Amino acid sequence: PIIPSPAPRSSRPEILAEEIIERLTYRIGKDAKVAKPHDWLTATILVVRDRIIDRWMASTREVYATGAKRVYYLSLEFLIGRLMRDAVSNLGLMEEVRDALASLGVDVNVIAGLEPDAALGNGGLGRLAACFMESMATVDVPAYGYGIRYVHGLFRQQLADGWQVELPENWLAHGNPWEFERRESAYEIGFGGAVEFITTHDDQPRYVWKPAERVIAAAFDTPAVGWRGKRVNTLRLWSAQPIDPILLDAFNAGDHIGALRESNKAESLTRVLYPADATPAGQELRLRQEFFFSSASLQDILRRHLQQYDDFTSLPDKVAIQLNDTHPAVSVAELVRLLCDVHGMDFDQAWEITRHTFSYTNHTLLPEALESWAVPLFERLLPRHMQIIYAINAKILIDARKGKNFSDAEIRSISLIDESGDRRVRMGNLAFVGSHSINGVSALHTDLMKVTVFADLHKLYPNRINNKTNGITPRRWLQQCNPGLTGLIREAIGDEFLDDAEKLRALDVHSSDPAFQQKFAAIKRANKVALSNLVASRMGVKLDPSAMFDIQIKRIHEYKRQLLNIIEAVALYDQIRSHPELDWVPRVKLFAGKAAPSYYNAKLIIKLINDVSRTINNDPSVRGLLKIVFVPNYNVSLAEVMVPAADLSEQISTAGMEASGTGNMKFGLNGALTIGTLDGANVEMRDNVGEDNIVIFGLKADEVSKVRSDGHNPRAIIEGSRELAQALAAIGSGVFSPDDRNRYTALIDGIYSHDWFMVAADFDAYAQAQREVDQIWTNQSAWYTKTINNTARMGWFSSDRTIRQYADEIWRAG
Ligand code: DL6
Repeated sequence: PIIPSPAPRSSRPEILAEEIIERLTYRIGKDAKVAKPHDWLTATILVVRDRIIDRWMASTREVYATGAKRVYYLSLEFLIGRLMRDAVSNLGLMEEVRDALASLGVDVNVIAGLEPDAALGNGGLGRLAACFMESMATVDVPAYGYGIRYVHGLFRQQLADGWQVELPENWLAHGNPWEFERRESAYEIGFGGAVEFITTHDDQPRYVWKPAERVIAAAFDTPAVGWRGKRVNTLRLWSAQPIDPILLDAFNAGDHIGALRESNKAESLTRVLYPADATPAGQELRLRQEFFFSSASLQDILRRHLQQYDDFTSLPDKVAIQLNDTHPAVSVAELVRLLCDVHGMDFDQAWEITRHTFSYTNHTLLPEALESWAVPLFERLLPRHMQIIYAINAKILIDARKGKNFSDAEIRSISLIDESGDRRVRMGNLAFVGSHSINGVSALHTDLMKVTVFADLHKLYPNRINNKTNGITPRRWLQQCNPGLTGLIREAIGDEFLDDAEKLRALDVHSSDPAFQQKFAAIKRANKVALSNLVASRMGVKLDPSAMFDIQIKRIHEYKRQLLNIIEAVALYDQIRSHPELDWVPRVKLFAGKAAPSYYNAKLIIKLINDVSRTINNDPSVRGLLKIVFVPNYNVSLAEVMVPAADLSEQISTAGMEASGTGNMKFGLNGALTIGTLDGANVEMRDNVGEDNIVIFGLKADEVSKVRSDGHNPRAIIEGSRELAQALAAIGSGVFSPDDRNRYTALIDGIYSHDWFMVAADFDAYAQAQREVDQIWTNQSAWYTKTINNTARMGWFSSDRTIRQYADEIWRAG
């Protein structure tokens, strides 16, 4: 039979309103008279979702019809945030939805604010994956994101007496109207057991893995809508389910808890996101999560390929799989296993196909964050994969030794097995050898990869490492989070920048125009008022929007140097008190960010910020001149309020340690001045915005490594800097922690004794740069020229540009 397609849906507000009432009544079972705001939210999302589905199906059909190459983005993290505004705005339905809801007496802003913030990620790496999903749809790359549907995403952060406390987050509490469960797309995933060697009926030798445990991976799909609704891709998240939901024999024998043991064990696999960020998360459950989502995704990819093609020889032409960091690196061994053991291909051919299909993005050079797994654990959990890894290793090492004459030391460094202590599987090396492209996320980071972690692998395969500087989606990080500025830009230069962020350059000519500056400043002020209101309502702290808003928001980590920032604040506090007669620039210093629960020093830094904040905010002698605020529970939605309100963006990591940063780009785009080191993408930001429009200070990456290798003497530096010495003495002696005078002794001792993160080494340069910032601020016209230039010149950092580069140079797709 010919099945007719549903009629296209109207977007007139009165039709939208009718449909919202229809969903409320028949899908949610609520009478409009008693519906709660959450019910309105769900009904509205269901109506919006319907408008996405037609395009979603059309996008899928088109890929089947054209035989286009598909991109698969494998990521253990997707830091999505809220979706409704994103989807509605990308469909161009913002006004219609607002009017429809208004006609029903519902305020769109109120219900949009109720949408949970899907925090299935820790920080930059996960947020990058979310920006990429939106950009892949925008630039028309047929793509699937694959990840895990954690029941509990990143923890909720509360402060108790200034200390971080972690509470569970429950984003699925009201259900998730965006997702579709795909019961037909379920795969078995094994763990443990043994490997048998058999001969098949046609006399082919074959390894067969007989896992001891099995769970089901069930798919949940969320549509990812591109700008102007051009293409809709799929984010497929896997949830673990038991093979037998209940062991009835045990239940009938009265063991009611034992009857559910297997089921609980299976479900616990995808229950919680590991809250680690650039810190090791090395427990067995983590490896299980990594294999679980890698195997499910690959089985799904191979099934889809076989629906369309006869065999897997065409896989690299039709499929590109991007490994987002090493978390999915076990996929390399799993694809070889599936091709050889399940589909009967010989090892060499399977290896060639694998290598041409995968590419890998590295996001960190921090040695402690480079994943490795103890061989005994790996062998117990994934015995067949361990064999395959040994086989791959043998191939690579023979090639290096015989073909390239590598020395023993070089062989040791490229080996997939680290033999320097307990034997461990190196996931970075596995991802590298199993990929045809390995990319860093900023120019500096990529250069450093070639001479540090991957120096010897780069020597073996000199054409594989390439750079793809990160980007951010301007839809979420300008249009939606800063409608005021977006409106002003449209008024000044028209709409072209909405489709091509590099067209923002046209703003350059307005940067010195006093009338434009005034409008720009008024928008910044309105955004600062909005943030002040949020801070007042959440924390009861009053901020003055005419002060400079100086903001550092990101994960709390020693290399990101929130410590440098707060020590400088202490020094400034001292100076203001010593010289009240000077014209100090009023500042509000805002911090936000979560610390990994097991990272003691990061949690201590949060406490220090709060201790310093309490003292300074209660001291009348600096009232109106300096205020410190730590805003709790940083997440995507909070960033959407803080970024547009920033005057000054703190990007002050120890040079050579921040792979890229993406917050730096968000602030620049929204008209903040950056104070930063030459680290990560800050370097390219300086190149784009120009030296006059950014304040750079401190040691460069090569200088940091030289200082470290020559022997750093922080004590001498501290003794030579009165301001620093006084600030450290105050903190170390308990001026800010009278209840526990030794609280910060060890933290400060660390700066005196080794200063690994170059806090002492960079302090004077940082303090001087801050005074330079004050100087610029005192000339508001000069300030706005610079900040407008920042907005004008940040277009290159759109993730659309990044994705086009991935598509052209790595995936050859789209
Ligand atoms: O590439 C995205 C993001 C970068 O912007 C940050 O500079 C980098 O720290 C972050 N890396 C990680 C790595 N964690 N691990 N593994 O989150 O990636």
